[in-house]
Amino acid sequence: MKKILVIFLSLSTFNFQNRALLAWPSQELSTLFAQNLVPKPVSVERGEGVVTLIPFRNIEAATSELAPLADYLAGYLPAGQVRLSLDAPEHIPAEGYRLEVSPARITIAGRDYGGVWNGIQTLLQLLPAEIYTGNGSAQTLTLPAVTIEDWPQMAHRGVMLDVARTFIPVDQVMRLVDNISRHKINKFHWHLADDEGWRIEIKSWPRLTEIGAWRGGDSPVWAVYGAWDRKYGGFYTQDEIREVIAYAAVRNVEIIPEIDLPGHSRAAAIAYPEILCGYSPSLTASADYDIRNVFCAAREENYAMLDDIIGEVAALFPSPTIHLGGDEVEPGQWSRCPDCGALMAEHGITQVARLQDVFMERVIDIAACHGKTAYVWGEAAVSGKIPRSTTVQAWENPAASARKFAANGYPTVVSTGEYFYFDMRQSPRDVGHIWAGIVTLPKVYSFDAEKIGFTSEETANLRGVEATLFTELGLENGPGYVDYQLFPRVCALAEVAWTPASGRSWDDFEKRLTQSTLSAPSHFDRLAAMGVAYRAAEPVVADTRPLKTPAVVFTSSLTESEKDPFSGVASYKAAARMSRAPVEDDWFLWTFSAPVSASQIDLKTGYDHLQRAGVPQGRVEVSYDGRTFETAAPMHDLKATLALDPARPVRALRIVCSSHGNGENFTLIQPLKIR
Ligand code: TNX
Repeated sequence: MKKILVIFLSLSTFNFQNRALLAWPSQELSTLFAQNLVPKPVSVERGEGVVTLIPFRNIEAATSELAPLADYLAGYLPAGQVRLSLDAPEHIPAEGYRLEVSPARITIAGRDYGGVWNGIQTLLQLLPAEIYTGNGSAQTLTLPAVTIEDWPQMAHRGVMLDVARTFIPVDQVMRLVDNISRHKINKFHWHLADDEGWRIEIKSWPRLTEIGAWRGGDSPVWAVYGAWDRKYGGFYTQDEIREVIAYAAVRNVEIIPEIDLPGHSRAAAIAYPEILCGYSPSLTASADYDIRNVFCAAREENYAMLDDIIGEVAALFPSPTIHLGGDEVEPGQWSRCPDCGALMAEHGITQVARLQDVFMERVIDIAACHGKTAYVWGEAAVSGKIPRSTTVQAWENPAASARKFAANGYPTVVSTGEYFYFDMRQSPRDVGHIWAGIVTLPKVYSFDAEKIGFTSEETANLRGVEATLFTELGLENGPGYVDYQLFPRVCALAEVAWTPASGRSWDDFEKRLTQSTLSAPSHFDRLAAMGVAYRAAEPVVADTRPLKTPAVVFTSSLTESEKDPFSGVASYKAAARMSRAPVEDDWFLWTFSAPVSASQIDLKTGYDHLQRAGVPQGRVEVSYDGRTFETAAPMHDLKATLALDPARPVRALRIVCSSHGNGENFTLIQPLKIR
């Protein structure tokens, strides 16, 4: 059957000056029906004709609970007649809604407050993208008559942001909450404390932020990740946090605060060294730094301190849960501690790592006393000791390993690296970590619990999915980093969490994301109007010149390790690892067997993809005669690039360190890149 759809375009925002009468071929109808909505709704039924909204404010909230949403919407719409209510049809579950756009009026009937919020977001997506610039409310707008019934598949649709490694100012946190909420994301997991920074004001323990919120410069917390030459940091006051909570609450976003315990606690330990196990650490390897970062499990005062901290966090955040971390605990610190040894004996524990159960049970109990259940990272639940009221966030690969927590009776959120770690690269040429592989947009979109083996019992414990953005790479990649890493991957995550698997198709999703039609913007158009610096396309390959690998000998003032010896660097195949941090005047020397003619040499210290464990400050020297050296470039962000004259062949190169330590107890040197 050939349908002809007649549309009056009166959208000045689309820059159509003339009213046009357009006939659409039938194959375009599905696109018109769908309006490029993201995430895709459960059911969409196109009505007759179009609805025109004229600048005249009248948004009616059926109950006072919905008044903030009427205000929110009035900021976007000219809105003749919009009614928001809580009388969704019975078959619509939590956070669901029925949206009806008819020439008579627009109604959004939610199951609950969140349902109305979600309906509003769908309504905004039926309008021109320009609505998101905030200039729409004074204009006449047209949208298709339509009835949408819609609800989420998963209760937990989350995004985590690490503000410890890179401090994200409060206005940017709110902006992020706004942008994720437009995708019907309903949990914002705020990773507030880690080794490199404590970001939440705790009134009973003020040094946590006075000292722990700042690194580098004159702070006893050493520099790491991107800000080597200055004091760097920041924190949120409790008043600021209250503001973010209120802002998020209007947007149906629950904020889950995280204090990462008992590991990842170096910033806290530098502010209050007494929380560490009572033994003298060996400082030789770490250039005088005490690199310990684990709360002593046996020190009773630690639990009193954590009672204060958790108490303040619990009082501040209305969320019924608090995330207590539990990942990557270094058990070696407990195994050297006589008090922890005694505690193990008392509990009949033979494996030191299992002392974590004792610690986690204590802090989960403290949270319970403050009226909160807990979230923890996967490792904290492997032994199955902690209570089943605890939600487990499974992050390690493969995704199927999350099943064991669900099978063991824990409410489970899947954040596995291979699908949902948005600090991973989006393509081989992007910036990012790679430990969980390349997390492309189609990879995120392909997550399907059933396909990775979740049984129906396990699925019953699957609360949802959550993307994480750890920000070790935030500073070196600049202010656009958070948007670039999150979008459009958050759009894919939102659809995985919202839309039934049977309704998902990559090809269709990609079209909605990238292809605008005369009647509907693409979702990329919307992101652009929101001001999101999303990743639009494959990055350009920067340099395809072949690398040269001339014969070279690599030596250093540091001793080579057996596992990652100097020969890796000399063969251009692998990094060399030395088992202490560099200090002033340490050197790393490349001596070529024959003079090398090159136009550019890139030197990189530390991890290949991460500013860590390298030479923070120093200079690169070049020798053209094999005896005398001249300074060629400073080290910056653990690396240096030399622009050379190919007519002057190079005999040797060396890095001379001018700083003390690198915050680790080892050093990595990458092979040269010679062009
Ligand atoms: C693992 S995820 C961590 C983080 C790192 C991240 C980098 C988790 C619970 N721990 O501390 O930032 O990898 O991808």
